[in-house]
Amino acid sequence: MAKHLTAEQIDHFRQQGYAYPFRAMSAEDALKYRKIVEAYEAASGEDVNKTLKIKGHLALPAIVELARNPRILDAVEDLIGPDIMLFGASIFAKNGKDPRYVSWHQDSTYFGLTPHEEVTVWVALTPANSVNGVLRVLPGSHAGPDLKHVETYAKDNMLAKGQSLVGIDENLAVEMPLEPGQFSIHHERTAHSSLPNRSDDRRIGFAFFYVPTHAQSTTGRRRATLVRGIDEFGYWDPETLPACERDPASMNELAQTWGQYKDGEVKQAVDMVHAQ
Ligand SMILES: O=C(O)CCC(=O)C(=O)O
Repeated sequence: MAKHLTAEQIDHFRQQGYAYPFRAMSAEDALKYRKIVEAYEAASGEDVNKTLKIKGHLALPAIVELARNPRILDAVEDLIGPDIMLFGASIFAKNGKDPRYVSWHQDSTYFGLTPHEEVTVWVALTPANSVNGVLRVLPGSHAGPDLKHVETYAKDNMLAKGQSLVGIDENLAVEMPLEPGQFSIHHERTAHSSLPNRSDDRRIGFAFFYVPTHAQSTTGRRRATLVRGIDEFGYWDPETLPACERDPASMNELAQTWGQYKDGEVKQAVDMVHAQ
């Protein structure tokens, strides 16, 4: 018996590689998380898109709490089973009238996981719609192979390497509009993207990356946090979760991992630690 999704929604996810909208929390609670993120941003003096990436949950206990939201985990369990690791989290925050965008990409090409069973939960902390650069997916693209990306490092591209799939037919794109407190789910191979924010307010979403405990890293041992069930495999080392906001030990781990992901730029990681 499924815990959050209907049989039709599970079937839709299996066939199309995405499903939405689901509710994690009230709009008021989403606003509380937005304020926590924005307070962190003000205190750190840096655009959150530069810091809360790949292991963004390691900066703030509130984001670990959000990653453990029972309604989110119920939905994830319906898709990947009861033993769930949180492998990462990234914020995608566009300002009002922001030219930044996310090019078409597949996370599977960059995540280094096997088997390909990762699911991404994108939680809306503000409305996400056609005007402000909602997340879009290419239905059915998860059923194909890992595709070659061109790494453009384009200025307004929010992805670390500006990685882009070429030859996508935009007419096939499906938008996943959400209200604050709702979430969407997409498979790691589902091609996805988003356009610039043409509205006056920010569009903020937190993406959480979940894998079943039997999924392994293909790039050597890495860290993840068991968020539900039991881990009978031991493929992942534990993360250093934050005991407080900007806990130096967890911030160091966040910075190292983000720096390595970004292309081995250890300098970036060192800069972030010094900026604390
Ligand atoms: O929020 C966006 O605009 C892009 C999100 C994304 O790429 C992801 O969730 O993997």
